[in-house]
Amino acid sequence: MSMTREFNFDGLVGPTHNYAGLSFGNVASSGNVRAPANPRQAALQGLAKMQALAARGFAQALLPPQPRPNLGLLRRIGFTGSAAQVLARAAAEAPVLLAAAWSASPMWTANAATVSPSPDTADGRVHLTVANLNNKLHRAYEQSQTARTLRAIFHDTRHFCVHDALPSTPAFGDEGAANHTRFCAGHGKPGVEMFVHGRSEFDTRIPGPRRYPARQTLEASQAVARLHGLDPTRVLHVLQDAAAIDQGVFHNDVIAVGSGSVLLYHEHAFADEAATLSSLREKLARVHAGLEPIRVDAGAVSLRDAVESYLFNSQLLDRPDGNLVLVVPQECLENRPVARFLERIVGAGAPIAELLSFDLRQSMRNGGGPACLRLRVALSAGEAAAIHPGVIMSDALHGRLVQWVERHYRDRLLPADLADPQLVGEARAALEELENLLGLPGLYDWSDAQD
Ligand code: SUG
Repeated sequence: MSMTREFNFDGLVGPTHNYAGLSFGNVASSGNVRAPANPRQAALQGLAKMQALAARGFAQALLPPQPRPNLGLLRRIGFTGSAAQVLARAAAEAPVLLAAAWSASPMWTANAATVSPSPDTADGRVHLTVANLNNKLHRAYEQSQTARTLRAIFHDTRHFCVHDALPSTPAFGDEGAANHTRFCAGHGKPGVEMFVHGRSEFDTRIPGPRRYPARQTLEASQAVARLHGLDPTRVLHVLQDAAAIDQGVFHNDVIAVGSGSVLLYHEHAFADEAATLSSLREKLARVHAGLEPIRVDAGAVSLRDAVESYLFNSQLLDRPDGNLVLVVPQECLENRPVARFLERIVGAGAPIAELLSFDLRQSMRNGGGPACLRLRVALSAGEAAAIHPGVIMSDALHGRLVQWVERHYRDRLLPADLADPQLVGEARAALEELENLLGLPGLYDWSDAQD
C-alpha cells in the first residue's frame, strides 16, 4: 500500500468573516451583501468538518487565518492617521475599500496555492505556488501572508519548494488549486495535472466570458506548470465553458471535482468536453491509470442548481478500503434535483460509495463550499513528518480551537462594525494567541498594524 496520503489543509475562518459583496461574478457573494454574518459560527462550522473528517481517519490539517484589517492597504490608498482615523475615514468615503481590508477570504484555501506533489515534479520535491488572486482587491493582498504561512508549515526545503505568487497583472491571473485537479493511479504515483483557465491574455482566438470575469489565465497555468517542473506529457490545459462563467461558475471547482481516476463534472464544465476527456484518457494511459468520468447533464442538474447547491464544490476523499466518499454542503440535500442525482450515483458498487454532508452555511453564503475551504497536498510519509506538526487536526487541537473561537469571536458582524476600532484589537489578540496555540511564533508580521 502506498504511504503517500492526501492531506486536506482547511482554512480556519478568521474573526472578521463578513458579507461585503466583494466578488463580482460570485453570485452568493453578491446576493448576500450586507447580511449579518456570524464569525463564531463560521469558524465552528469549519472546525466541525475538519474534526469529523480527522476522526474518520482522513489526513486533515489547517491553514491559519490572516491578520485583519489591512491598515497598510488603507494607508497606501490615502487614508492616513491612527487606526481609528483610518477606519473612520474609509467608512465614510469608501466602505467597499474598508470591507476589502477586513475580508476573511483567506479561509478559502483552495485559492491559497497550486500544489504539485513530489512524484510529478522534476526535482522530486513538493512544489507550491502561491496564488496572486489579482482579480479581486480583497484577495490580491492575501499572497504575502500566504507565502509566509506556507513557508512556516512547509519549512523543510529538502522536501518542499514554495514559490512566490506570479506577477500581479491580468496576464497572470492565478486562483490556485481551485482550477487544478490531479489524476493518478495512487497518490504516490506519477499523475496527470489538469489546469483549467477561463481566458488567455495573448491568444485572442480563445473566447472568454462576456458578463463576469475569467479569473484564471492560460498563461498563469502554464507558468505554474513550468515552475513546478512538470512533465508536459502529463499536463493538460483546459478551457472552461465561457457561458458557464457567465452564470456564476467563477472557478472550475464550482463545476467539476476529480480525484484518483474519477472526474465528476457537469456537461457545461469545459469548452470542449470530448477533447478534454480524450486528452485526459490518453495522458492517464501513460501513467497506467484509467479515467472514470461521471457526467452530470443539464437535464438532471441545471447550471443554476449546480451553482446554488455547490454540488461540484465537494470533496472526493479516498477511504482506506479504496472507496470514495463525497463530502457535500447540506445545500445539496435541500435541492431536489441535486438530492435525486446523489441518490442515484452514490452507493455500493459505484465509484462513490458514501455521502457525507456538512452545514457550512456561513461560508456558503460567500460562495465557499467544502472544496473551497481546503487545499489538497499529497505527502509521502517522510514529507508528512517534515511539515510543522502543530497544524495537524486532532481531537485535542479541535478542542483547543473551539475554546479559542468561543473566547475571541463575535457572533454577529455587520459592515457597519468594520469601522469599530475595538475590532482591531480583538482580531489581533485572537491571532496572537493562535500563533502560540499552533506553535508558530512569528507567523504574523504586525508592522503594518502600528497606530
Ligand atoms: O473568491 N468569496 C470567495 C469565494 C472563494 C471560493 N473558492 C473556490 N471556489 N475555490 C471568492 O469569490 C466573498 C467575500 C465577500 O463578498 O465578502 C469572497 O471573496
